[in-house]
Amino acid sequence: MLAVAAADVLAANDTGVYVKPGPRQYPGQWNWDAAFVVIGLAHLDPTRARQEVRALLSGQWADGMVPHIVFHDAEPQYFPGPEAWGRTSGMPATATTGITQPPLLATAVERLDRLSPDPAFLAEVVPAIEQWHRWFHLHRRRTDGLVAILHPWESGMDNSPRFDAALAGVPTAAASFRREDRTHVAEDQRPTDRDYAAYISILEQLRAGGYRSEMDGATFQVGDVFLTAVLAKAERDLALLWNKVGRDGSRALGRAQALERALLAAWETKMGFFRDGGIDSPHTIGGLLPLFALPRHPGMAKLADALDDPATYGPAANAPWYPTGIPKNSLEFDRRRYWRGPVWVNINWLLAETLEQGGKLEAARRLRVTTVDMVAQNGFWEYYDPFTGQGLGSESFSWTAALVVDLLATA
Ligand code: 2M8
Repeated sequence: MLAVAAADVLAANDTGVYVKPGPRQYPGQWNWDAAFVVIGLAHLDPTRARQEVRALLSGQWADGMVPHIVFHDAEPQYFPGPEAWGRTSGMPATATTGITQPPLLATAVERLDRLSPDPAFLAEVVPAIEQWHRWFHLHRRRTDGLVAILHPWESGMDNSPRFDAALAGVPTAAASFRREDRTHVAEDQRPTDRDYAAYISILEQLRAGGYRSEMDGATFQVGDVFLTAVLAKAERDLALLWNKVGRDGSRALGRAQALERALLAAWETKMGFFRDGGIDSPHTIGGLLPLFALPRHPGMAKLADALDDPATYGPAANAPWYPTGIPKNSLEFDRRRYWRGPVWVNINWLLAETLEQGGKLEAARRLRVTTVDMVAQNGFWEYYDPFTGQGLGSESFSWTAALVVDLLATA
């Protein structure tokens, strides 16, 4: 049974403190992976799900930021690990990275609370999530209202072609390092050396500024429409959580509305996608995902069309698994390389939620069923070749397992 196999993957990746994203490739607690894990564990073991939230929040910085990785283990086999990120004031005792990731936590906690209400737990974690959300508004809102990312890793979609133009300007000469990330995963499934050198170079610059450099002076700075949408939805969920603990949620709601206005302004009617701020980003699934926060937006029809179109994102006779991360007919399309073409279960989960909220019930159902089939036939991988369904990246991947648990409950 798929549900049992999914629970086994999560149990095998559970260190007792946190659930690793994958058994070998990712030795640390990644931020949005943890949120997806919570969404799955909410069905299986709500007490364990609450522990996952606490573990992530133990990495929160004094200024409110919740980092993109919390290194609970002293010497993780990962580069860039604790040593590369260094220590700076405001960091917690546990080593962490100095950047953040899409803030899905409030959305995950709200779902957990619907399945297993626990007011005392909410009273404990909601103020910390509020601090994190405020951090985005205080330190990362651009003049166009979008939330800025200062490293592609903050997007969650690291080497998506969305960031190619912005990365092209990053100097890479200073960076020297060993690609630990290719110890367990083949080279053609990971970012290129040029991209990795740019990631490390940006890290070094952020580190030199104590991870608190101004947005304006940053080497890499993009108004990320996807992260902005995740935060907008999370703010609405946070408002609900505040209400559940008997407090006023109107400030979170006001922040959500401000983010939604910025997203509305980023919609490109002719192109049919939301354009990232500050760069000329091409059409990718990341440009459609902001509908997650805007279920009544007319762009929902474009999303449904895109998911039906075999030439771009939809299933084709020779490529039944969908959606591809970028259009099949675009020059950058690479069916095996990380965020440049493969199918991802977390993206499909977000899209199915989006379609359902937007009233596209049949499209949501079809996507959920196909995604579950893809995993049932190929196993719990990090991402998948859209042509063959072959699993790519890390094996036994936690968010794939966690989200299959949720998809099976809703499909
Ligand atoms: C990937 O990112 C990390 C860096 O953060 C990596 O490539 O080493 C991305 O897919 C990211 O979205 C994800 O959170 C992380 C762990 O699953 O892996």
